[in-house]
Amino acid sequence: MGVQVINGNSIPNLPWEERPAGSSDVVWRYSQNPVIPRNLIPKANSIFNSAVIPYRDEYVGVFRIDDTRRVMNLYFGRSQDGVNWKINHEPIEWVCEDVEIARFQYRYDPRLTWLEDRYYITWCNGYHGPTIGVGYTHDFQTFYQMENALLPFNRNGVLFPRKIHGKYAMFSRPSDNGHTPFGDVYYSESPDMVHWGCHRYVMGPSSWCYTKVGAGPIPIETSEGWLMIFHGVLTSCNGYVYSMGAALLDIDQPWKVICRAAPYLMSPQMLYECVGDVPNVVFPCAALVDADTNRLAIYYGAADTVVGMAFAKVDEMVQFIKENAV
Ligand code: BMA
Repeated sequence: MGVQVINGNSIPNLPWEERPAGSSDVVWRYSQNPVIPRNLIPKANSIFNSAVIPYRDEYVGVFRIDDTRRVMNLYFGRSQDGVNWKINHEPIEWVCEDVEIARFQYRYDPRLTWLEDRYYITWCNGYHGPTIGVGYTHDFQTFYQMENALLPFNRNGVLFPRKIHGKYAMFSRPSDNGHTPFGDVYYSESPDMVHWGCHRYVMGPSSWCYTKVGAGPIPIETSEGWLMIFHGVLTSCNGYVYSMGAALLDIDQPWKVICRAAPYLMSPQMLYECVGDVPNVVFPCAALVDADTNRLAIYYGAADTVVGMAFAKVDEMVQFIKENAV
């Protein structure tokens, strides 16, 4: 089918695995999951919804760690192979121009992208309620925090990896102050990464995610449109179930959904996804593409407790979305 990934990197040195024999799933799990246990560093209660990116000849990540006081914060880590991680024992310290920006209630669910000349990090930032925190680094040594992108209450701020028509672009998901029982994805643009506007509706709940949806990893630019992997939630008798889905969006007007897969890509089915601090959660925050082979490695939080990895192929995912469109 030959879907072309645009602006991709070569990342041959992940422990890629083929789809298990007999499976026809479009996304399959790494056999050694979870890749990051809940207690990889001292005083961690759980390490989960986290962002990873290739950097020079290794991988770096910004990790959501809830500590044993249940303080939620972001930590930096490195890995040679994307699987064995060394995570700093202290959270990232942010350099802020204005002390008001630095006021800290919680930080969680980071996303990470290279954009123009630096690595941007977005996360859910507690500023009198959840909103979209934004920061950047040039070298993963000094981290700068910028103004929050939007007002509370909002979560799942996910940047596009390039400007669209000269503007920075971001998904977000307006919410409430708690375990929001609703949620649609919106697209916003900014001339300067500070002032955000021109908000456009992208997508809302449907079928397996009839309660809410939120953007997941940084969208992937392809010859067929932006490949968007997202999480979606249904409400069962026993609470929320978080699964992973996918859609294709228009390249020039990314709020326009070209098509969206009716089935989920992956739902919580393994023990480490079904049992943990919050059962029945898969929550993708990063998707790495090997541009040489179109393979995808998706990092996701499992049961709000550990990090898992799953594999897919861009061509197959695009075909799956098209063939199973809502
Ligand atoms: C959402 C966020 C995620 C979490 C999920 C399931 O509201 O808080 O960090 O994984 O709930 O608890």
